Amino acid sequence: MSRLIVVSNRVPDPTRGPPAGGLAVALNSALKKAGGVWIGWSGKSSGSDEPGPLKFVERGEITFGLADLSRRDLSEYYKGFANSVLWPLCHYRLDLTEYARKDMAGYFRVNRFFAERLRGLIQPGDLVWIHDYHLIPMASELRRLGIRNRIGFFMHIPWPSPDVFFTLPVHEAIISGLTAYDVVGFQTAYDVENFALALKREGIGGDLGGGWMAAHGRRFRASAFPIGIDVGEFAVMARGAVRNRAVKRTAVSFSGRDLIIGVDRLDYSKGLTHRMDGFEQFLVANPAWRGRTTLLQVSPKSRSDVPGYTTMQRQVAEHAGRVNGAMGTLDWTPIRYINQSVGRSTLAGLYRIARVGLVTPLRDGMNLVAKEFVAAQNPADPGVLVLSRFAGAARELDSALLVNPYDIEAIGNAIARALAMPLEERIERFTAMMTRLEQNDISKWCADFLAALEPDQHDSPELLTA
Ligand code: GDG
Repeated sequence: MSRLIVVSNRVPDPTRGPPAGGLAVALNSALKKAGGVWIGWSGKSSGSDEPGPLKFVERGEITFGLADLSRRDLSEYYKGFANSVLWPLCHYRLDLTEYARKDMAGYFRVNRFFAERLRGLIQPGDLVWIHDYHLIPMASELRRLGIRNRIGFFMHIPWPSPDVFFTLPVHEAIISGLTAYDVVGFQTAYDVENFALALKREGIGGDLGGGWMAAHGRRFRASAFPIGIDVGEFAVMARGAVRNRAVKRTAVSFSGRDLIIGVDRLDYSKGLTHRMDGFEQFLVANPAWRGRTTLLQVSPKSRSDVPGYTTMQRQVAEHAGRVNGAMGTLDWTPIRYINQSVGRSTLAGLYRIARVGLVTPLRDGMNLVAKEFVAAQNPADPGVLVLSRFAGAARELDSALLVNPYDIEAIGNAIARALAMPLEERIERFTAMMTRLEQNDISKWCADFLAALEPDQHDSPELLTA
């Protein structure tokens, strides 16, 4: 088995025990199996104009290498190009992209910084796996430094349609960055199609079929690898978590009212104001439900220092306040809005006691909350998932109640339908979704990607002769 080198923007702090959360756990176990190195940003600022050195921590078979970034890196690479250009662009929010050449230069500088530090750590035969939109140019930077190993990339967020992507002034540099990999993984077949179409419209390549693409005279693999969760572990955690004190106290506090749950990082892609409007619409159209159900929205703050997020955070809070003011009564608050993170097992227990999971992002690469909600249900009496058709998860979880998150009335109707759904239909939908989740869990995702990245004896040489 080849040794594995992972690079991601954030790396779980190895000094704080085993990582939590699906992705970190899966990568950790792949690294443990194969042995390897995990490189990325520590999450901290060096406090000066220069990034800090890579600091290494050994944990069993894994070497973690974390670097503090400079103030300038944080402003240009992280807050700037990654989160004020690529993130809104890939989520179809052209109105929020704040393109600046200086930030683009900072983005390439940080990629070069990590590539230069990685170079000396890579041994012949190692597989290199780069994660997400922060690090698209890593392969071309590594190639420039003479690295010939197999390098793969996984895009966790959507790849937008070419019309949206081409609004980026430097789209050529970004797309060329991607075509330097041996394997490019996307969440869904839609993302793959959008990417192939961008190559074609640019006149630099296109889809060869069978999971192969060509660009700039070289061919590489590009396919969908829908990310999953650790289904078994999450189901067991949820079953146990209903005995958890916080979950029990929360259940009692709802005084027998049916619980609808939403869990999202506080981000504009998650459609929170539309969701609250949909819930209000449901209460207006179904007055008999007033006082009998509560929407619990758990939304830990995220990227509060990125421009645009503060305004959005205020708008979401105002929305919750407005609905509560208009619809609430002396003894009932329709929306309980929590701006803090809750523990993972408490979260699993809350999913399990909820009648409805409301997952209505305006756009999402995959959305793991939808998968966690399903995995957490009691198979004998499952809750119902209401899911945005614009979440990658909708491709697999098509037995959820799929909604257009921009259609407020459709959200309201789906909530009403979910709350009234007979047990037999709930079990049927749950079983279909759970089967899909079990077939494609997080370890399968990891294994599939790494199998595509392993050198294949039967592959023809990467250079096209035509
Ligand atoms: C990106 C893509 C893609 C949330 N609140 C709490 C909490 N969470 C956990 C959830 C879930 C995770 O955070 C969120 O994952 P998502 O997939 O829903 O969304 P993003 O953070 O935007 O992730 C996305 C993903 O990458 C993976 O490829 O699916 O499309 O945008 O696990 O449970 N966890 C705890 N407390 C909280 O309050 N413990």
